[in-house]
Amino acid sequence: MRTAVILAAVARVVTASAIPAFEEPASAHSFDKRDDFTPAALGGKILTADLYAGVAGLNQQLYQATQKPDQWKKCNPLNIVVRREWSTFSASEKSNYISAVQCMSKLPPKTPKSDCPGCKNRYDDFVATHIKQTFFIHNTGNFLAWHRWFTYAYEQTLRNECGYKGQHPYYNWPRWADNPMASPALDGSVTSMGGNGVAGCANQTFYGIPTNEQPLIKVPKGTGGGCVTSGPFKDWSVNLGPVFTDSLCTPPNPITDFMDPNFGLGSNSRCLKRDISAWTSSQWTNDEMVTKLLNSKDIQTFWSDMQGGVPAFQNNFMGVHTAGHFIIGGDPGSDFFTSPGDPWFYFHHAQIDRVWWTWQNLNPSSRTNAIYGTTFIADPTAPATKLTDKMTLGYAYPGELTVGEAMSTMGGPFCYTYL
Ligand SMILES: [Cu+2]
Repeated sequence: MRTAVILAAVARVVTASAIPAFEEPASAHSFDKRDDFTPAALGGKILTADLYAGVAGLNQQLYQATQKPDQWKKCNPLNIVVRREWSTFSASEKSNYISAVQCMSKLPPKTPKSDCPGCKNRYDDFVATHIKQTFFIHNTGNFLAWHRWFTYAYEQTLRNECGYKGQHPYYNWPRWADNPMASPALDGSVTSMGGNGVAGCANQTFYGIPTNEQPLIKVPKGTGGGCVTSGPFKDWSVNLGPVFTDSLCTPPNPITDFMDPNFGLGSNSRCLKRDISAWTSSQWTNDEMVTKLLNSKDIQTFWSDMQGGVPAFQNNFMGVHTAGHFIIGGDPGSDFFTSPGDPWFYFHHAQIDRVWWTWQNLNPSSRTNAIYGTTFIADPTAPATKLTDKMTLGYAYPGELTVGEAMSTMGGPFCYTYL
């Protein structure tokens, strides 16, 4: 029933006379490079959350065309690029993306040794930036904007420094909620981001959320936990952290003093470990959960529920953000400081961004600039985040962006949408 209502809404938007005319037809240049894609890759499932995303995509174009004429000149359907689900990438698109990520791990770091003794490569610059800023970018008002820019910066670095030609993929959690290891992103094949870790870490029966010591939710240990030994990332080296990990099988970082500006950034090279959890994804990243999140009436509700509700993780509720990280878990996936050390991080955060983008563009005039939260992690007494607050990405990416400039995927430096 709901599906029919949404389809009717889509049809109304499509036929609305407000759609601007273009001198040239909007070309399908971003969609037409799939050489071996079939809809069967999507498993035949139509997700309510995806229908919402479809409405949001059309809404955003109409809103920008009619309300943001200056931005519209710079970003419109003639030049906008489209981020797609990994399962819709062709084999060659997947290989190109994977090669670019591996390329980043072979380029020298830009972060000086004095700022990151353990940084070994260009990829680590991003992990180091995330570790250093963790307290100021999670459970804060800039959480969504900062991670939008961070994911974009990573995408641009893959393109500018490693020859990647495509757009960043995302992982659509609900499509694989019952069995993440069946997804083309995590099936362990040569065109995946690697699969589960081997059985390991036997001294741990659960991962505690938010901590092992005082768990509100106990994620049972799955069939993995050890090193990822198949797929393109079997030789991937995790060099930084851990800082705050629930994996007891990881050697501690040589710099553990929280007062040291380089805490967690000492050299600690080790294998990539995962413990993929359908237990987590089937409960908190399914279509019903994502749809419920998209129905949040205001930014406070959306922001809170995305991060585990208020108070966080009570009432057996993990929220899509933490649950998404625990789809893969392991090391560094379960460590919210070091989690970008697993290249799958960016698949998850592109989907976080897509869900935010969807929510924003269900009602773009009132939601594009809606923010909630403060400038310090989970501290309601810290100053509120403002749209004029500046963000930086350290040595990972040059420049400065205000929170306000990161509120629209068609504003600031951005010009992308999601399919
Ligand atoms: Cu983060």
